[in-house]
Amino acid sequence: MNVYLDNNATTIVDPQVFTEMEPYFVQKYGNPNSLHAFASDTHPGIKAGMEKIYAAINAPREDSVVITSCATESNNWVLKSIYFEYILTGKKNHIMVSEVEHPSVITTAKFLEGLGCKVTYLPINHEGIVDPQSVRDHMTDKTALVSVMWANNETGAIFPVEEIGNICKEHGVPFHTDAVQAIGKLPVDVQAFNVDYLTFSAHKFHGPKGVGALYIKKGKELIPLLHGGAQMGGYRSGTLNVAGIVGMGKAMEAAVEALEFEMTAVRKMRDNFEDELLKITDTFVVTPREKRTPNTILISFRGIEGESMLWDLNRAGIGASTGSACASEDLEANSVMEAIGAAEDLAHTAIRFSLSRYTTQEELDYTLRAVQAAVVRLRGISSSYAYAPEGHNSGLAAHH
Ligand code: C6P
Repeated sequence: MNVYLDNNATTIVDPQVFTEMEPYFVQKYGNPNSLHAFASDTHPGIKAGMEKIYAAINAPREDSVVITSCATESNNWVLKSIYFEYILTGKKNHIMVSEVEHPSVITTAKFLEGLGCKVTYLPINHEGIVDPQSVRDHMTDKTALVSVMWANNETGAIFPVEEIGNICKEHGVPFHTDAVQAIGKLPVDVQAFNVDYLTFSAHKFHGPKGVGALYIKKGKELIPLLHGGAQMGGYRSGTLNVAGIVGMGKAMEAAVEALEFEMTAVRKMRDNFEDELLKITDTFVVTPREKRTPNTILISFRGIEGESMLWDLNRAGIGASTGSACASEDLEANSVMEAIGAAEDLAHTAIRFSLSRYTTQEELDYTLRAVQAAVVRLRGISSSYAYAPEGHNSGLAAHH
């Protein structure tokens, strides 16, 4: 059996999305900016795709949704443009990001720090969540931007973006949120909260890779990162990714339709699976499940290196991860676990299981058996676990 439980890294493309995209490769392949029918053939698809994207996040028509190549580009764009406009010019000198943002925010912030920008890395509490009060505490009249993600990719923790948005509004400071892990898992409505910039990426909700977007509220327009042929109203040059726009539109429409299912059926499957995993002795989950996206579990198995667990699971045909996919190869401790202040040995034992609407109960039953077998095998050969307190070295709990 093959089981895919790494949906926070990327997702299978919804077959309906694939079907809608197909004509834009070998039939309607014109450059939308050209002046002939090959070009105009692409316009209805682009228009329909954009309308679906606006509708999915309830963006008013006067606001902008700019198509980018991925969430990484959208995140880079916001931080670097704010730097060019406010910090380089000396109007402001400070930005805030949470300490557990995706590397596309954190490493950009560090880069800007090297150019002289002051950066506050907002801490997370023991549940893996940023306290809005810390945003208030660090706000100065020189703050140019606050960037806090909607939901964390490793723990699934949902951050208080409503409160943070309000604090930013009170202080007249632009607020950016990386909603990559929220779209399709939580209701995302840019009018319900005070959000000036919102990042998302199609491949996280059953759309294609290589297409993302940045929502920009009217009046908060950014200096472009990519200068050139002035596509996307001059905000982002480069020939439009027509198939990508069509695919992202369809995927967002489908994600909104499936949201209720995700928040009920997927959540229930996740909760039952987690209950079973937690019956294994010496297992830990940081963020309470009601404060998480419905599909995510980050769980530690004391005494077992995350990479060893992945190896055993992979041999059983199961794909999971130790944290975010882009940090998986460095074998470092899980960054969120470190930020929480988890002991070094525990931070190396985290495994992320992320479900989707395509996950089945049968797959989870199979995975549970594989995890149980891996725990017995790996704790049996774990030197750190062998020295754990009496009764803690049997691998599985005795009663259940
Ligand atoms: N997180 C994960 O395994 P791109 O690759 O640019 O489309 O998305 C980047 C990105 C930005 N923000 C968040 C919150 C994300 O989760 C990701 C991608 C994957 O967690 C791959 S590192």
